[in-house]
Amino acid sequence: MTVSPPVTTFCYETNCSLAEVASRVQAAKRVLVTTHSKPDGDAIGSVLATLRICRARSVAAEGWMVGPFEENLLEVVGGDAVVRVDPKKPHFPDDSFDLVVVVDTGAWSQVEVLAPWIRQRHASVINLDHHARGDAIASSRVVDVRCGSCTALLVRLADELKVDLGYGADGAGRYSLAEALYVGLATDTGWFRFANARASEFALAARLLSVGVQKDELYARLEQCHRLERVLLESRALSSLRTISGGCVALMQLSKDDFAATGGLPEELAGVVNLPLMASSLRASVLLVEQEGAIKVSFRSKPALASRACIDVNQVASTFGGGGHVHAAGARIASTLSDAALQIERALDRSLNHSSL
Ligand SMILES: [Mn+2]
Repeated sequence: MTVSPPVTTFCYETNCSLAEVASRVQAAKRVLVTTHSKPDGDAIGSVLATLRICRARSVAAEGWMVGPFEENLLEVVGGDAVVRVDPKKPHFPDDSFDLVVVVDTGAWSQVEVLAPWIRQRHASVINLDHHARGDAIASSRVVDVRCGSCTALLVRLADELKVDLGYGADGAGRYSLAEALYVGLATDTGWFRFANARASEFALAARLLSVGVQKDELYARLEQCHRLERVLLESRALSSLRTISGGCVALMQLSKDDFAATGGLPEELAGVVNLPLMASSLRASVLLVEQEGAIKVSFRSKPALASRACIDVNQVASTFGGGGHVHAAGARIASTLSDAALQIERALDRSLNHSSL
């Protein structure tokens, strides 16, 4: 007689209550809090909020974040115990932690270099997230996709532990729990513009403002805190702009000389490729960046609008061995700037002719 092994299908769903999470946090001697690598505003806000909740409850905690980092986002780290990990030269936490809290992700691929360390501690790992997909990274998990940010979920943890959201404020609303929560909420909702900014997110924002969050100052510290070199690089990119594909695609390029002349860095280019999309005549935008031995290409496209179909930039990028999503993709072409531009122009024309057949 043969016995077939039990079939287990993993469901990335809540398997414990926030009350249980709260009591495990309260009982811990030392908590390690981590999130996805290359942390965004919600990831950083969620780590800081968890650290501040622990501090309010006199539980020792340390945040571990894997880079690279956008320096402007780190503006909101105060006196928090945060360890930065360089993924190229990783180092690991010691054995002094008896609880691990992973926030704003539950995917092995996203915790990157810390994955083996987390894997060894499965029973002591708690996962708090608002994404629809993830792995069995933790023994206890609370996943709520209705939360506009992971920090919105952490508000419920603070409430469970009876921590005042204004905790930690220095009088100007700085370094408070509320500030960390607001950073996650504001950045994940595109400063309350995206579809995930619903009545519940505005209600939460109102609650955070009422305990002293200085929203205008936070906006300036996060979004108007880039180096001038980045702005100069952006102006070089924009002045290189020309339109291709019958005028519906913007093509911009940055050479090594542009970096040398402005002092801007490749990691400061986030968002630059999107700038041309403010023009209504454009359906897609492409940025070519000259790097060592290859040209890095970023593609963005707008969603379908009225009678205009969207350009599937994932498909275009895949013809160069790259990929991504329908509206955001990337590729590398081993060539010169001018030749790469020509190849992209041809690939886009082929794709547009094909889709209009
Ligand atoms: Mn998030």
